[in-house]
Amino acid sequence: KFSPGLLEQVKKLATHPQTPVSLKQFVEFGHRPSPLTILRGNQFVQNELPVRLAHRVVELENLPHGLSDMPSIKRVKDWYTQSFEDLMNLPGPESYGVPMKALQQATDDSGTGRKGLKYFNPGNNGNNGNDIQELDAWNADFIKCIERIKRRHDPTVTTVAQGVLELKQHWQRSNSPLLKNTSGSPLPLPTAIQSFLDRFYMSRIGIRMLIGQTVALHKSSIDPRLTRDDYVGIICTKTNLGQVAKEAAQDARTICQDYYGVWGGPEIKLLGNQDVEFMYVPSHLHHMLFELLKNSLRAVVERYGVDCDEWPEIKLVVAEGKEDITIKISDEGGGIPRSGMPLIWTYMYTTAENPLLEEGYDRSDFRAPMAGYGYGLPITRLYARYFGGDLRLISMEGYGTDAYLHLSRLSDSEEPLP
Ligand code: W6P
Repeated sequence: KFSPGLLEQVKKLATHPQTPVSLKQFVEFGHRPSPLTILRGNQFVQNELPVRLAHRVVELENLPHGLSDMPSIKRVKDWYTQSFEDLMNLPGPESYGVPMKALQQATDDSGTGRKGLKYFNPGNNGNNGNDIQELDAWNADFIKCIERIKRRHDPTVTTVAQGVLELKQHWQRSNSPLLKNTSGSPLPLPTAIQSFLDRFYMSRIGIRMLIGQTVALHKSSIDPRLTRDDYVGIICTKTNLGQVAKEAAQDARTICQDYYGVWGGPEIKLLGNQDVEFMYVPSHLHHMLFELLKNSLRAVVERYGVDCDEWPEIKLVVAEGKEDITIKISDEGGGIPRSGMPLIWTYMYTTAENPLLEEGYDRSDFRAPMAGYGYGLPITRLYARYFGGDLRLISMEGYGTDAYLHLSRLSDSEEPLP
């Protein structure tokens, strides 16, 4: 399917180090970029993505316990290889006629990138208008390529989860000692697979951040009307915690109502100074809060039942420190037994073969699942750690659970790249 030459290239680039980027660097780089800065950024991404993809291809090839042989894992590996090939086959800007002089400047200029502005300023001399056109053509093709890559990898989390289920079925057929439990109750995965999934999903967050940011910067560069002055690409320099929390709470309650068929569902009370603004990716923040609130809602509804007339409310408290912004989400959903706490962070087998086919699921009446493949919490913690934060859970069995989401405001922590 892929040429031996390509696989050699993959092996070679998998030995190159990946280059981590901090939130601060993303913002400094993307703040009112000149055409030359955009070019430099795109060139960085064109070099960096194949390196990151190659690391994943090699790792997907060498997974423990036979995971590499599962059909879904092979599909995911093919996506990574295909995306690697797309980027390697994409010509560089020089073949679009962007002058070498500009490219030289683009790679040499380690400052702000403003130096080159003069060169690319149309009307500066007769040639420069053309330079811009050629540059635009390359930029446009590059952006199309990475958008396509991002779309290709959309189903990665569910497909890898499917691959893990395939491995479990394989163990069942071969009566593997790794499958001690035959009752179908959730089992933790071997630690080697657990840590692979942590590395793999963390890497995915980084790759999608890189693509998302590059595409957003490109779009605001071609249409300045799209540019909000508190946004740098997909990063909001004044992310309003209260606003994102309100939206996440509303979305989580909607899902809860639809799933349980309850009216309203438990209240979510926002406490502390919600009017905190900090630099973050609002979609990441929304994802984390939504996931945690859904867990709390589920715990409360399942403890008190759908017919309860007054559920204990869920509290979301915000604390603003110098280093961290911490969000505590407290529920009275009965908590988790202490022995079960380590399992919270594992990519567990679900009780159902397919979570969407669980009891109560009706094909003709699709409901968004309250609980998916059991990947929500570990992935939420990866999002928190991606920009130097963390997620901790403290539980009182018989009462409830507190989730502490720490977000670093010192935006200089580098991406933790596996
Ligand atoms: C629970 C289990 C859980 C996980 C994550 C967040 C909140 C909660 N509450 O009972």
